[in-house]
Amino acid sequence: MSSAKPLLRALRQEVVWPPPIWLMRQAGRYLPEYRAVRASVSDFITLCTAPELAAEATLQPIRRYRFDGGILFSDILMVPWALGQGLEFRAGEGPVLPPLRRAEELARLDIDRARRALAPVNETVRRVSRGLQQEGFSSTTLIGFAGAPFTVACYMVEGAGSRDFPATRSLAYQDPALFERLIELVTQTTIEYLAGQIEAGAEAVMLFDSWAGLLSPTQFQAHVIRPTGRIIASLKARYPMIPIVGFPRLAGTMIGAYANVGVNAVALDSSIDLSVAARLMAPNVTMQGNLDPFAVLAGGEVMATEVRSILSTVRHLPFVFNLGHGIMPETPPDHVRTLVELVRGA
Ligand code: 1CP
Repeated sequence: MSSAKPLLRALRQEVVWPPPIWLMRQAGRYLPEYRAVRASVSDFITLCTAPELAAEATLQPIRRYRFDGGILFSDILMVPWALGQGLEFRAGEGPVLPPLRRAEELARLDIDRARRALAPVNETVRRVSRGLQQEGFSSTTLIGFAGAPFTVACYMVEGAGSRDFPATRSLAYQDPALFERLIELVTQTTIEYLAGQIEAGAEAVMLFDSWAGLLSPTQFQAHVIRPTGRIIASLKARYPMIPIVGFPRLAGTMIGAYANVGVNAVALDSSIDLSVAARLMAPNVTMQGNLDPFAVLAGGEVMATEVRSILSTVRHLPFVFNLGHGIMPETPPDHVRTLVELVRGA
């Protein structure tokens, strides 16, 4: 039983050639039409909770490049926001939250509140689903997403972005019971959140674990593998046909263990050698990745060389072409067009 959509086929372990392509952060500041939508509201959270605008931002890169995947326009930090932890996106500074380090702070978070607060995101998914049909993008797959519990917990504990999240990693060792309860709350919220997106029309979902690579193997097992496994088991019990993509960024050799957690595909960062990854990972898992976003920023022959290197490695494997991390905001949109042509001409 194979769906006609190339991305869904690849996520179900078919070798699709040329491989389907979409890009992390494909909706965003490198597109002038996104900057216009962004300028129409005062802050980023308003954009994420305005279904009409968020749906528009989701569809913009599909219209321009006919990507095989359209990723819901939202943010991984909508979960802590919905749980009642304050959140602000400050221009040039990134996200800021009141740091969560104590039991009383955790006790204030409320999963029922999250359910209500996240309802507009499901409405965005419904609108994008209708929009894709109405605008004739019948081969584009709608991807829902959430942050994985560890990465979401990183921002909740630290209270901001960071290069190495010292408060979070200390808490995980020094008050493991509290950290586990936080991971547990985010896990439960994420299961319901993704189930809601699937009910609203998401055809695949992705878990972003951007900071998974900070953990030791035992901590990776506890805070990445275990909660990710619980999310997947719960979603697969209800929605066995919905593919799940995991992105354990910078996880290195731990991608071997990660590939056994139940994901259909592993999104790989640019540091991973795809031929080594293919050997480390279970044969029934699709690889997604892993062009360096800086190669797209540079464009021209350097980008073409990197693209050819990836394509030649994955020629006989189930594969989804993507970047190793989000596209750089300064990327010229023409470079993205050339990239899509290079991959589709393979
Ligand atoms: O004003 C703006 O335009 C804000 C910039 C922005 C955008 C466009 C943020 C703030 N989030 C997003 C959208 C977003 N974020 C999407 C949907 C759009 C798409 O992919 O096309 C997705 C999937 C994310 C995921 C996300 N947010 C991650 C995981 C992936 C990754 O990049 O590692 C993370 C870590 C975040 C947190 C976040 N949100 C925004 C910023 C600037 C950050 C990073 C903060 C940091 O530096 O740590």
